[in-house]
Amino acid sequence: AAENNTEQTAAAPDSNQKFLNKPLITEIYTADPSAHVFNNKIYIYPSHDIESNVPQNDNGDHFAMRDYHILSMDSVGGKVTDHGVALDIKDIPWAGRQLWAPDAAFKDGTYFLYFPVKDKNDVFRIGVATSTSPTGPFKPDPKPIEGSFSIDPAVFKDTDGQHYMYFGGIWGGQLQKWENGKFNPNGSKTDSGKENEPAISPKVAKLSADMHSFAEPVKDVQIVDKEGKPLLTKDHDRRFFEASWMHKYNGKYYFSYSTGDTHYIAYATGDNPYGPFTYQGVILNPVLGWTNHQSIVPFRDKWYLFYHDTELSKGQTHLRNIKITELKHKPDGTIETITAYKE
Ligand code: FUB
Repeated sequence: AAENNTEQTAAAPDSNQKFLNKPLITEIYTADPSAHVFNNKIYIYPSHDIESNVPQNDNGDHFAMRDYHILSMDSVGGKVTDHGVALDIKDIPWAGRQLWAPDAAFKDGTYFLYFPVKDKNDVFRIGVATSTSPTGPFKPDPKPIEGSFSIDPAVFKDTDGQHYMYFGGIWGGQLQKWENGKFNPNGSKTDSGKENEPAISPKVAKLSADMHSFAEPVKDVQIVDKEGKPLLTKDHDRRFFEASWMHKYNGKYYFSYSTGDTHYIAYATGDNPYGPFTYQGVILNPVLGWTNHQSIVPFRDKWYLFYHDTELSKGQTHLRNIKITELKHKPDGTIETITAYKE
């Protein structure tokens, strides 16, 4: 596979059906696409899947990624450019293994890449790296963000300019091992195990003005049902697993996430960045492969869902490819459920 500065044509910009729900790039495996519009262009910050030959387990050890490539496109359906290695695990002084789903942000002339990776004690932390270009190369801070843990950072810029980081993931993402604010290596391998208690919550924290640290203690993101009761651990079809994302539409906050072992991308809405968020339904039905992971962005008066599946590798769960499709908000504010394949 060509690893650097590969350019390829996805399809003509106006022939929607030709590129929607197709792998955006076929030269490398990509997953967990966090898309952003910077300078009127779409930039995608994905994981870069590789064959590591690590045996598969519930911890996700076989997801042993080692670098990030950033992709860009001028228009949906236009040329997709792979800008080559933007950050390599060997250049992160505190990193041990497994570079998982990243995200990015821009403030005051600097681009920030946020990334989860296990430290040398095999504990997931979240790091930050900076660049003057949206495509890197990115220079990592010497230490992880203080107070950070677990995986899947998603950085949301509110309309008032304030940035928030949402994060967390259970099972291999280790969130259940942090239940009392300290890492417990002997903690549960999966959910909390307390089936009738509230499910483990994703986390949120305001970012500091310089974007390198949390500006406040980490808070729980509560996901509740229509009666305002927290979703329970046993509610695997609706409870949070990983893949946080936030978007704002018509003044409402939409928190979306993967339900993991039931493979849905679900969403819940709230009135402010902290929630609580009321469960609304499914955005994306299960895709080919175990994981499901999304980002949602507006671009030139349409909304798009970026996601992944395992079409290219014919179902190998750790070798994924990113895709794009249109997302529609209905007049009542709910989102049309997407099934990525013809029914
Ligand atoms: O890519 C590794 C992990 O798989 C991500 O961090 C999760 O969201 C899942 O997609």
